[in-house]
Amino acid sequence: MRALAARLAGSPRITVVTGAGVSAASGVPTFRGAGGLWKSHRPEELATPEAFDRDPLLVWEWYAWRRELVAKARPNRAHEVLAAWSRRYPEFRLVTQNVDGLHERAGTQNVTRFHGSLRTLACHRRCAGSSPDGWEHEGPLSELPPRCPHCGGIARPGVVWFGEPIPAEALRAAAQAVNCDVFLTVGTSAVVYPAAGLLLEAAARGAFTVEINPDATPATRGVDLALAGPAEEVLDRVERTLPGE
Ligand code: BJW
Repeated sequence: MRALAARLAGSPRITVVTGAGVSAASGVPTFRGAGGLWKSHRPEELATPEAFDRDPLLVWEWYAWRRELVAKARPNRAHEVLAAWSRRYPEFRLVTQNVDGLHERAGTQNVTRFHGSLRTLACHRRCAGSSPDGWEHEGPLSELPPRCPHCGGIARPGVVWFGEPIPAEALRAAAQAVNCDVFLTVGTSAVVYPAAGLLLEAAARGAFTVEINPDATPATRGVDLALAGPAEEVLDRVERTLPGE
């Protein structure tokens, strides 16, 4: 705890990569491990283009359920501390794998969304009339699957599924963000690439690397400091250890 607090003194360049565990205390289920199942389907198997082609309604029911759940969720202490850091440290960057928008709702600045957003929809056929980046849709969906307003075809969630490329702008931002002094990986199982590879890239550039997670992951043995515990508790303790806080 104190080792990290010491590293945060003097306005270092800080990069944080977050995963589903950061939102667990907000009531948003993680993908893997206990509580990851939805109606006996494994989330990893629903988050694929193949699953969507096979059964778009089933996949949309899962996303509609998550959209409703996230709309009711509130940022927790982990989101709040990271938001405070984003305002305090001029060179703070956050790359999130999460699609729940809770970092943004906590007021975090410099957020890069690596895997898209639950609020965004896109035309499945990428028709010429619709934006390749999709469109924002807040609130409940009036029909499932929802339709593209331009061509009337099926719309898809504006998220990145397995085998799909990370948005070019997010990759560019992440390539910049690995040039940092302190790199934290928080609440992620560190198994999904290329997000999981950012830690290695930051370490290769000399960053002090930290993991915050109650469980061990493939990253744990390689980091300079592993803080075992829930992000909302560990980040709160780090914040209270910082001088002047
Ligand atoms: C707590 C906690 C608390 C609990 N506090 N912590 C290199 C090697 C091997 C494979 C690949 C590779 N490069 C690419 C691949 C393939 C693939 C991949 O990584 N596969 C591996 C699984 C084997 N990657 C891809 O396909 C990616 N695309 C790609 O590489 O494209 C290349 C390409 C280029 C050009 C053209 C075409 C292609 C895309 C990956 C997309 C991932 N998508 C998902 C779904 C997003 C939409 C949605 O939300 O529905 O992203 S899958 C899912 O996993 C989601 C997450 O963002 C992601 C990571 O999960 P995360 O966040 O780590 O959650 P969990 O549940 O795994 O872990 C939670 C953790 O929290 C646990 O550790 C808990 O202990 C912890 N925790 N409570 C702190 N209170």
